[in-house]
Amino acid sequence: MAVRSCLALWTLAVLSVPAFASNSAWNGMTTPESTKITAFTPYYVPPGAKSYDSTSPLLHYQGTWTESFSSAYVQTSLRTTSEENSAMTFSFTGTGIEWFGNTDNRHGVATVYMDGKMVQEVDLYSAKALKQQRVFWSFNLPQGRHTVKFVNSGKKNQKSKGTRMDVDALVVTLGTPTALSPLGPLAQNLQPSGSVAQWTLVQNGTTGVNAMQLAVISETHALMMDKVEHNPLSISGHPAWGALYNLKTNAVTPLNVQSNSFCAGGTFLSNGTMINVGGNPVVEDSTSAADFGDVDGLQAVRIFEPCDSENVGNCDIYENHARIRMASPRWYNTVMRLQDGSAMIIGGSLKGGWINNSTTNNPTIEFWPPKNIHGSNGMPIHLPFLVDTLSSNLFPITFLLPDGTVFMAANQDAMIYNWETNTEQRLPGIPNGVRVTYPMTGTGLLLPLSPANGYTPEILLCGGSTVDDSQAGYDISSQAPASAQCSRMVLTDDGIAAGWAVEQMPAARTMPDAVLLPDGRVLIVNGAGSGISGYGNVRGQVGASNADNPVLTPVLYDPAAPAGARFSSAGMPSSDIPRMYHSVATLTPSGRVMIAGSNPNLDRSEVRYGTEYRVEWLSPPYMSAERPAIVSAQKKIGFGEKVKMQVRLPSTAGAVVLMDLGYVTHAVHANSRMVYLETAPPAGGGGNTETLDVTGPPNALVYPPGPAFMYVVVNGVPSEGVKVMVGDGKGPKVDDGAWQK
Ligand SMILES: *[C@@H]1O[C@H](CO)[C@@H](O)[C@H](O)[C@H]1NC(C)=O
Ligand SMILES: *[C@@H]1O[C@H](CO)[C@@H](O)[C@H](O)[C@H]1NC(C)=O
Ligand SMILES: *[C@@H]1O[C@H](CO)[C@@H](O)[C@H](O)[C@H]1NC(C)=O
Ligand SMILES: CC(=O)N[C@H]1CO[C@H](CO)[C@@H](O)[C@@H]1O
Repeated sequence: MAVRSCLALWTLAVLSVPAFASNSAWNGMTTPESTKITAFTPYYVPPGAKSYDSTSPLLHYQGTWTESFSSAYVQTSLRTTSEENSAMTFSFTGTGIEWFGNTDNRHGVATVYMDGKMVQEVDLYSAKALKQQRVFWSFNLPQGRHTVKFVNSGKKNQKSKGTRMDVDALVVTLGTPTALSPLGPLAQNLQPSGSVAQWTLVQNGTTGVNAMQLAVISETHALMMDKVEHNPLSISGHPAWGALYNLKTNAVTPLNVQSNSFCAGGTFLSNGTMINVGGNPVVEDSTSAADFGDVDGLQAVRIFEPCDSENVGNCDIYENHARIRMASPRWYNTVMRLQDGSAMIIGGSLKGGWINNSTTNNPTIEFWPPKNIHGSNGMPIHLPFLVDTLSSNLFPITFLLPDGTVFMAANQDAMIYNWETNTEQRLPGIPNGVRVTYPMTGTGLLLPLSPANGYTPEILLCGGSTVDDSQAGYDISSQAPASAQCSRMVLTDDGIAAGWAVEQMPAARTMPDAVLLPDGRVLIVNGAGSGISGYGNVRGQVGASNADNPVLTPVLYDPAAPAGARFSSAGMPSSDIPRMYHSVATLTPSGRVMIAGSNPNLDRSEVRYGTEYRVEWLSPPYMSAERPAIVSAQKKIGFGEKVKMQVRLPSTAGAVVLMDLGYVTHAVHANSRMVYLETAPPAGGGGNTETLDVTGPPNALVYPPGPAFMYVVVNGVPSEGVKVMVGDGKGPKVDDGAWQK
């Protein structure tokens, strides 16, 4: 009997996979507001995980237990004990376990043992009676056989009237199929000792929420935003969908996000405050995400004030939906900082969907704080480019150029937008029919700006797809080959006349991430060799993924090398973790590259390609070289201001670079930027502390005012980055009239 009920539940979990797929992602699953918010029920069985009911014969009970029945319990049954030392023991094979049961004011304290070791005391008391609560969880166990034991400690908290402890169900995380072995020597590309420094890749830390959006906020932390889903990390009694990641200790701190941040964009403003804008409405679907109590995020402006200390306990997201919101709904918008320190918010859909079309398109820009410009009085300004680039035009690739205009690429097209005159200058189309924006996702960068090249802007676009974007989703295949093309153009009159120069990456990629390194080279990681972005739409989905054939080896691109000799994967380790849709990568202050995410799923899943929480750290060879150091530097650097920095250099020649590490999501590295500063290097070198004269960027067009990381680089070896504010640190001008709109 009991065995059958367990099997029945397992079958149910398996059956729900095709059901998710037929929901075609978030299509149509969007209601303007949540209509029936109920008490949050944390019980959730990710596709590919296994649930064991309290009646399963695999659960061994010792002592005195009673059984009760209610439709409110998983499989209608629950086991309860109030007796000290009564226990439940369960052995399983996997990487994680969750324990679900009731909590109320008659519950006591349980002691949990994992593989014979006491790991946690769990207080099961709650003032309100709640069912199917996740009372204990552990997600990062080594793959293999484990035994968990819950013991009634006989203790209780003072408010409680009893010492109850229940078992309703257990959910075992099996571990993604690709997670069978942790990264070993294979992936580390070990060289015989004594050889030159090599790239290394190690897996360390887990993100707790899917790292769909990632931005380094300080020397010690990165901020991650996700969509509302059943993540391992919890806050206020429900799973979190935003968190801070400690880059040094790998500790994760959940954030209290109110609205659904799927799929928002973000930027820092000139005063260091970050905004995260747009998203999705409350989603009501087969995973009951509506129960999370989130609110509609389509017009949300989420504010994250500067948080520079390593103790991030008091840092959180601020939302006030009545007062602080965008003028129009945006799902999949790009956000970019301008020379006046404000944010330009670009494009997106009016509601969640998949491939954009004229019904759902939001072909406009708006500003934060709102501006009264071109007669808009804070309302959206029409951008014809975003109409002409339908359908595959979400998350446009944009960069502020050193003349104050904005480069923009969407679908197969590119233009320069002058936001001060509201005029578009169309550029040559991207060659060979390659589409570069969602869901035919490529990536783009503004190559380093330097006094030596007169701050001449040059754009690099890589990857994407030539798949026809007018086809119905079910006619596109997950096996359709991605593009290997990189296109590069200098944005001067001559450069535009010469057009795009085309190069081929060693491997085709959709959804790649391009990361500027402080040595001026570009690292291209993540992505898939076939298919397109999103989940639950195409023919031949893998699990729910619209893409397949993960590309597991990063490639380095040297923009300064002669054409034909720019790409190299020599000595580059390969990963065994696919990084598909909703993956990210960023340079960190230490100089390492953080790689995280991958979640082509409606909700947490363990079916390939499952929801990936593991973080990888890619270390360029410079990490093990003798490194220069910034001993001390001013926290603020003005435009054209001459400042003195204390540095330690192994040899004399040294460059100082200012970097915006970007706001990374959906292969868009918004604001990513690298600017060489004018320096007067000291004569010394040889490891003594000495003074370096550095001049701030010439103006706000070359580096828009706001936070940056400064690295000193000697012979291609960078120091650790220190955070500086560029400009006067003041906030962008607030136009009261436009704000009241
Ligand atoms: C993982 O990171 C922690 C915290 O920095 C460190 O103590 C530990 O040694 C690291 N483990 C590996 C395998 O690198
Ligand atoms: C946009 O999508 C909607 C919903 O699928 C459809 O009814 C409409 O015809 C589409 N519009 C265009 C221009 O493709
Ligand atoms: C920065 O400016 C924005 C927009 O005016 C404002 O909301 C925010 O509170 C400011 N942050 C700080 C730290 O002053
Ligand atoms: C082709 C496509 O994906 N169209 C979608 C556009 O968005 C609307 C609204 O969500 C969907 O209903 C369409 O299916």
